[in-house]
Amino acid sequence: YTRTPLIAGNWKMHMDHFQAVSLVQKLSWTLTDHDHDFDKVQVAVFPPFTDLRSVQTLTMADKLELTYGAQDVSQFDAGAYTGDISGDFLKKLACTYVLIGHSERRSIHQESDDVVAAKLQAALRHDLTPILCVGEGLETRQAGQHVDFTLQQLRTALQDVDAAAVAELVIAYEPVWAIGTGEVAGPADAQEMGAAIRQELAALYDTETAQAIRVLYGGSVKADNVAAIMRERDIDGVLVGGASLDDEEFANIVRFEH
Ligand code: G2H
Repeated sequence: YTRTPLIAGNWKMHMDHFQAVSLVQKLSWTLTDHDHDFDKVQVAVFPPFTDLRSVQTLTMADKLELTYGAQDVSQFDAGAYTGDISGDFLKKLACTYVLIGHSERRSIHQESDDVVAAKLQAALRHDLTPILCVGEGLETRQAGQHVDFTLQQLRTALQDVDAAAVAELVIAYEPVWAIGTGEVAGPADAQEMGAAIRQELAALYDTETAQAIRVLYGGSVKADNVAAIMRERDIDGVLVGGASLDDEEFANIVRFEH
């Protein structure tokens, strides 16, 4: 791999902080047992906000190489924004990453492309690596508009991002129709979009920048379909929802090469 693979587990609204501690411990024991090389395949988990402190304490105490991030961030840094979480707070909890514009944020919380762009800026301001989520719904896919739609989401999110900042970014392609449905986009579908995203990045910035950015696939990824997805040349990792809640299943996804 020219780009270091990243296996990311999005816990969504699962796992209270007791369960989070137990899951992280079991996951780290399993990966340690298998001598997992974190430099070769990076691993990150995305627990609910209320778990982040526990995960931080645990990874510090046990010197775990597991990284973590938040599932969302406010576009603002501080102020009268009841219920929102500042990137500043996330950085102080030693988060490496933050998910930006996950389809569930876009649909349930009506996050527009412009809000997503503002959140991306907030992540960059606080030195958090954004994992920008893009992807089309079923109707768009059926109309054959999926590439145009997804690239439009990408362009809007990146409107004010310069080449130096974009190099830090991770992009996750998640076709909404394949999320939590058991319906998996085929490896060829993932590759088609991975290549289109990279081509667009080359047009917006330059080839070198486009080649450096990791593109993940997300949507019903499991231990038994991850290897085929990871074989695609423009896919550099996966964003896993449901299957990241079980330590053995997730460890097997991390160990996709075995
Ligand atoms: C897509 C994915 C992880 P799942 O949301 O972000 O979820 O693997 O459950 O389809």
